[in-house]
Amino acid sequence: MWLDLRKALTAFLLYDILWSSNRIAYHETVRLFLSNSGEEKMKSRTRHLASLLTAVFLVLLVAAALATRGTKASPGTTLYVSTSGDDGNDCTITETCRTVQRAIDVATTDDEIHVAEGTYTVTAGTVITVSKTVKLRGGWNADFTARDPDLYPTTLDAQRQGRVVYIIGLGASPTIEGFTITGGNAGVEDNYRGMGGGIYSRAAAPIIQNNIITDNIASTVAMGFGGGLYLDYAPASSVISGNQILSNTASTSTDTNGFGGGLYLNYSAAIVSGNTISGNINNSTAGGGHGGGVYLSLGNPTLDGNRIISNTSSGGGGGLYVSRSAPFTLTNNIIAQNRAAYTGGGILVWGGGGYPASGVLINNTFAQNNLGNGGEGVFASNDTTLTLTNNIIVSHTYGIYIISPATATADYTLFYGNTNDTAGSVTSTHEVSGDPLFVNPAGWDYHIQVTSPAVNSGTFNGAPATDFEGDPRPYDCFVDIGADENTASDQCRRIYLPLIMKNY
Ligand SMILES: [Ca+2]
Ligand SMILES: [Ca+2]
Repeated sequence: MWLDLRKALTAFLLYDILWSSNRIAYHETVRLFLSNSGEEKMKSRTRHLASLLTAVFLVLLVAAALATRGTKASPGTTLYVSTSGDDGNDCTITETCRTVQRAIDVATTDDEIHVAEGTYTVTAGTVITVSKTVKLRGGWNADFTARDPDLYPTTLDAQRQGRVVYIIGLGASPTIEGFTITGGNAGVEDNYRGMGGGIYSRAAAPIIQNNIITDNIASTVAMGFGGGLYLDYAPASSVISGNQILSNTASTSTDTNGFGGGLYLNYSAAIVSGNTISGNINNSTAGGGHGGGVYLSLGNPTLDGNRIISNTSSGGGGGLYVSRSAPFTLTNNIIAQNRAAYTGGGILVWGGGGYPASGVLINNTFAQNNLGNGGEGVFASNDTTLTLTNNIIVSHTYGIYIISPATATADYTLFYGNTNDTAGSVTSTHEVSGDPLFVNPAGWDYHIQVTSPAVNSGTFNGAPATDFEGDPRPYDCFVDIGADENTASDQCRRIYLPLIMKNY
């Protein structure tokens, strides 16, 4: 009722405005084109009537438009999929569809698709193809009254018959959330073969969050890129957040290369945050390639708060390989226990061929990336410039190894337990030393203890406002070095309390 009243009022006001403007226009026209003849009054009346009719017509048009707007179904319809469904249904909560693809095909922009627990697969090819902005959410119980992906695992399994998820579409921004994405093999796909075993996305801005992406392969027979995920031309609005990207392989072929076991970004500016990227391998056999955990190619992505632990490269860059990305940004990441057969156990950065690489690395923790021959925490060569601030770099053969003409400047680095802290063209200032006192590195717990020399030893310059787990930084007045800000320290109180007490 209120809506109708408002509509009527709006219509009246519009009528008044239109009629007033029409009247003014009419009088002006008459003044210009009519002489002071005897026909003037008659013409004036006729034109007044025409103007009135025009105005009434316009008001009716506006009212009709308002009415249409009010009755149109609002976007954001929810569609339902369960293993007991039928694709002949309309994907309602009582008559669910059987396949996720059917719901995607039926959906329109901004619709949600709720998928109940169970395993969804296909006999051949891709499990799902998405080219519209829809929100796919797994982890629902059977009657859609509760959602918890841990309790109600919802699995998309390609059974090595193809890729699991294929996202294609300029401007589309689909959400993929709460699924287990597994069994992918992009080596048998016609589209972008060998790229993105679990997920391949091209020219879209996907939101991929809180999934388990595990045991996918980009290629079993040739070069592979991005075992778990491959993002191609993903803009800055793309998000890869809170996923567990575990035990994926770029290539299992014995005589070719694999690049990016867990994740490969090409020409992308995506935000990659809060993921655990672990146990991934760029090439699981004798083949070469780079980037055990992550491979960044061109573009300028941001990696924040990720745990990149225990990945393996058969070439360079055990945790991360960066090729010609400028600038890329690493903040709050824990990069530990990664292995590279040749160079850069933690991270290897290379710029060249007219495409320089430059990176900004702030408040990261590099530890124990010395398990292969590439025992460097941070390695860079060729046309590369790195700026490091507030990083912990411990237990490497070389902490930072830079081969000229590449350069690195490091400020407020905590070095400890490296055979050599720096080598090559590195300028290091405000170094801090001493055992960082990680809580339990063997259990991948790289929190620092309250007595760590990293506590309150960093610079405010560029430090992110929160740490890898969302704690405020600075805590206790000063910035800590590394990915963790310790929230048990009380140096502030100990320093300032006596000063305040003096006043009494
Ligand atoms: Ca602090
Ligand atoms: Ca913390």
